[in-house]
Amino acid sequence: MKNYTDLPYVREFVRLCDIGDRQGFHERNGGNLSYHLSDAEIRASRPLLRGRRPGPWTDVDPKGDVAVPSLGGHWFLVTGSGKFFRNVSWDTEASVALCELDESGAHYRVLWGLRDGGRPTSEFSSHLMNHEVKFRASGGAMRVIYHAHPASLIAMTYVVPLTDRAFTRALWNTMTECPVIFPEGIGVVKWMVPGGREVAVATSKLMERYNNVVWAHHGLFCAADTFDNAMGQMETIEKAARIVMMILSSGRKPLTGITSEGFLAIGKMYGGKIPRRFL
Ligand code: 2HA
Ligand code: ZN
Repeated sequence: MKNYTDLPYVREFVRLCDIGDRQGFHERNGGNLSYHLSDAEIRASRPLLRGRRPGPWTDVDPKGDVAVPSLGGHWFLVTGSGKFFRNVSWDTEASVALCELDESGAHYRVLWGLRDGGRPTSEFSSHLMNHEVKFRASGGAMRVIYHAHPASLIAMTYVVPLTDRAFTRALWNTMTECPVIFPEGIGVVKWMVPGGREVAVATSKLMERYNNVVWAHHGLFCAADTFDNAMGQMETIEKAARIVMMILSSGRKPLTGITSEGFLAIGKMYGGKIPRRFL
């Protein structure tokens, strides 16, 4: 193996960006992706970075407000701020950044990527705070955080009450697969200014409970163990949202739907824990 971009986790990262672009989830520079490297992946990466000088240590949050001490020293591959998903496979080295955190978890330096300058995604704070929660909650299994702007889900945030319960019930009810794929439900964050600490704190709090969190009038954050599952969640939730919007647009009152007993039975059959508060 000769190039950093040949590493399997880099190839999967790039592939997700291409799929997301084809799905129309990433107008212009919309959306962002991050991957938390395992120790084995760090070991596999080091020899391919030889001869490169790391960039300067920089605050994770431009205001210096964010630190993830439990992830001190960890490495993350992330999309760059202002970079287009469409260009990640075309020019990977200019579009993404391999970042190392310092021991305080408040500063990063770029080890590879951002060849023409720039910084990691404007949502780096949200990504890292979500990684911190998910790493702890999953015993290290959850390593992918993916944010996109899927249209039907955004539309839904204008006509469905902005509560975890209303979104969970509406999405579960569209397709039997939904409570199989996200039995824990889905969280909702009210509209906030993106890119800052406030939205990062609100999202990471919900990530304690959920793997998917809606940002009202903006998009969705997914946390997963694999790139396939991250994209699978994004696509499933967007498809369900499209069905919600089709039903609402039909102007007809639904004649039927899945009952609370039905959701419970799905949980039992497929091993998902359906929270009582959603029944
Ligand atoms: O690309 O998606 O949330 C930027 C964003 C901000
Ligand atoms: Zn966004």
